Amino acid sequence: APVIRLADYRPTPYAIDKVDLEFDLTPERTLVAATLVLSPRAGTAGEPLVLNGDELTLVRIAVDGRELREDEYEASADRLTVKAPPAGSFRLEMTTRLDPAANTKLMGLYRSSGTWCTQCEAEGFRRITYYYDRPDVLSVFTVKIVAPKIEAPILLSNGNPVSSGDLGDGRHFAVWHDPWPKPSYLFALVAGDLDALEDEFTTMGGRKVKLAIYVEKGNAPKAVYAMDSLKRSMKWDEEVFGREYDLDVFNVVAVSDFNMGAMENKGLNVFNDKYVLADPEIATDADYAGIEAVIAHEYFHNWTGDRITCRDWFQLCLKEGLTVFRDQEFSSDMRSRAVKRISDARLLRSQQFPEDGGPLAHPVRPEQYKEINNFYTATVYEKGAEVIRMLKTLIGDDAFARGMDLYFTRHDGEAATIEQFIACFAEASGRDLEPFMVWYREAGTPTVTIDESWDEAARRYTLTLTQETPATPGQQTKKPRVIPVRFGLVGPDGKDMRPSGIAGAEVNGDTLILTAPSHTVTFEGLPSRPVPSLFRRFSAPVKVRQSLSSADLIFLLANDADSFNRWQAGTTLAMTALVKATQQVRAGQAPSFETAPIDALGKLLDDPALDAAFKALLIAVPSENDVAREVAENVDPDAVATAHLAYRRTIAGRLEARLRAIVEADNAAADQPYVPDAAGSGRRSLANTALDLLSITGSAEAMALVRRRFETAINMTDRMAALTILVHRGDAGAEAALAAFFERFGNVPLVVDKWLSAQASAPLPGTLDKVMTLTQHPAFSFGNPNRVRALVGAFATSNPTQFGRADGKGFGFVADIISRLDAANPQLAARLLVTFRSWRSYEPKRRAQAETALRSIQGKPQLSRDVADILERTLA
Ligand code: HT7
Ligand code: ZN
Repeated sequence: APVIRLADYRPTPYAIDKVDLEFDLTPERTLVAATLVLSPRAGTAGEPLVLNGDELTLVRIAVDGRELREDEYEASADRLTVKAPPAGSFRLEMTTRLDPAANTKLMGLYRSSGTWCTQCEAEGFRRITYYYDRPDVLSVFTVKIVAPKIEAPILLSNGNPVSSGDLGDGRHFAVWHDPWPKPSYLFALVAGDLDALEDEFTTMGGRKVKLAIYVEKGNAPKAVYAMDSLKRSMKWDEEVFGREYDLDVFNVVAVSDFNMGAMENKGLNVFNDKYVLADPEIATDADYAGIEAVIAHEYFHNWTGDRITCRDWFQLCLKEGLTVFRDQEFSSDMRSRAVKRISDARLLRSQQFPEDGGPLAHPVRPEQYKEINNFYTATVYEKGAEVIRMLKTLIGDDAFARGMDLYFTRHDGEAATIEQFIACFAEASGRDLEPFMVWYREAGTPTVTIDESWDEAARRYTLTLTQETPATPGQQTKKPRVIPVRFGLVGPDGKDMRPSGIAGAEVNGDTLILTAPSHTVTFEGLPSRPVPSLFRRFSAPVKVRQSLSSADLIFLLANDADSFNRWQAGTTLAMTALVKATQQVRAGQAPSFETAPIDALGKLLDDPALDAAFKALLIAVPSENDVAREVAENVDPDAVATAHLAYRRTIAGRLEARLRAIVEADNAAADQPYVPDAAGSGRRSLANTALDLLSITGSAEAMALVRRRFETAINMTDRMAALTILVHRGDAGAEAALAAFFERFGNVPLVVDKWLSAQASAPLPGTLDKVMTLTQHPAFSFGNPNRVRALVGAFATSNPTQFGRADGKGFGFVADIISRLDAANPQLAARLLVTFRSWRSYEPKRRAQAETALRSIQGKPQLSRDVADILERTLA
């Protein structure tokens, strides 16, 4: 496949001033009549018109009302060329024929449970009609949908409804007009027999907006939380970013077959039903939080993505990083800021750091790609959001707000670049942001190494901070980055000390700004050696190498004014213990652990001033995958698991009474109504984490507590937590619990996903056989991405010992599934393949087996561009 490069960007020779689409929908044979008004840009009149297509069949083409002769155009499945268009503005009419029912790629127009729906980002519109299917061609769309009335009483597209009516032959139609010029990737159409949950919202400017969430028949009550989240998002965007909604209607549709989470089509967001449907019976606290965040994310795209879009796909982080930043801020305001920050840092470390440190590493703003679908990554999204957060820290809240306002006014209605975005903040702050651009241009996670010294006589404390970014594919040498280090110097009383002077780096309030490869920073006039608390609130997405003593870390865990760094101190202590224990296991020794850090955790559990969600995070043990990442080389997942188990046993043993008290207190509160808010979910999270730890002892008493929780749970969070423990421990009651669970929820696909995942992630030798058997289960389907991710995805990502089996069968199984899925749904196959990205970190035997599995995929004929691209980079 050809390489597409940022450096080759050129505008199209023609602008598309206006688009009219008419869809005649029948299941196997849909006709799309497109009428485009095109005009040449300066100096391009008469140039051939070359439009994108993908698996298209053209049935008619005319220019200015005249059908073209065969020698006047060339049409293939993936391209249409009109050889000599008229010199001025002209009208191009094309009719294409589609087969939505056969569209298993879920890109373009397809069917999901009988509903016609579309997905056009990034390059799906070209599967509907020939077009300049790229984000810098903005046009005004009018869409007419004709469909059988019984099958599709609901007909939706972007913008505002214009007209509708009966055609008298069992069919009806609706016309939609979107006044806001948009690129093709934001086009959407939905037609089906759906129920709606309706509401309304009045904007700050007084516009009354009709809101509707469309779902499969009977599911409207399950959209209540999504609707509530939507209204809160609309209000928040007005209050915090001054952004108001700009159409008369805002529609959301939930579909069950969807490649990703959701899609921000203008005025018509289409969602994976996982991010819409909830009630306490079927959804966990995490599901509720996910719905709130994704509803907000897609809504926020209305300004950061739709009103201002991207000039080209290299600029994807312009909309995605910024919109993730906005949804993270929203969730922080709705829930606990500290807890959200910790969860986001954990996500970044578990998803983005391995990407940045492996064969698929790429800059936040990549400069080349073969398949754009493979760049919807944690780097573009999550690191992209962190870069914006650093920018805010660097220039301050006020300049950041002025920069955002400038961006919204200056670029409204445009397709913009990262340079244009950053220029707004440079202007608003007066700061030269060119050095900051390294964060966008270079891949890799910097490591900041910290050395300290204390001069008692001079009362001077010195920190040396040295940054280094490892080489990444295609980028051997790295420039120093601008790194904001939010800091505190904690005194013996637990309060922050105030130095009389700081030298060696720019200081901005409580933040040091690193710009050089190394800074030696001195803090004068301190009464005693402080304990340094660096990178407070996770102020930069870097790895920190600092050898604080256990005593210092225990001190920070107990005293730091910054919640993030309290949690970080606990995590560093746990991780150090786990890595050491893994080495001991590898060396044939029994793992041993210090008790002081565990006792410190115990004390925190007793502290009534700390909220439950925070306590849950404090006692949550870093995952086996986290430990493997820290071990980094020659990873033996069995050794990690043995160490991990021993560590959890030690904690459970030492904190047993407290953990039991937490579970019992929560049992006693069982009659409280279920509320999925920060307080309620925090309480459940603490109790379920405590129960998980207790169960690790395997004692009859602990397992009885788990079984009781499973049987008496009145919400899915507790029921699922208990079921997972029973299954993962291989408890004697696990099979019966699984059967009872399926009996009750087997007809709710989103809950079947939880049932599949719990089994696929069980760290037991029989799991692979079980997973293979489950692929034959009537509730499983390779055609549905949620099912595949729940079973095969969970196995590959959340089961390090069984995916990484010493006999290589785990790798082989996932590789076979990827090969099998590729022809039907390349995006899904490519995403599964990414689970192999850290294969070089295994010990030699597993490394060889992973490579064999990867090469088996490579040997298959006709690999998709998606899979071929990931495979090539993974094996390079
Ligand atoms: N902008 C969307 C990204 C997207 C997508 C969504 C659904 C299916 C395929 C897709 N390809 C890309 C989602 C978002 O970030 O909001
Ligand atoms: Zn997005």
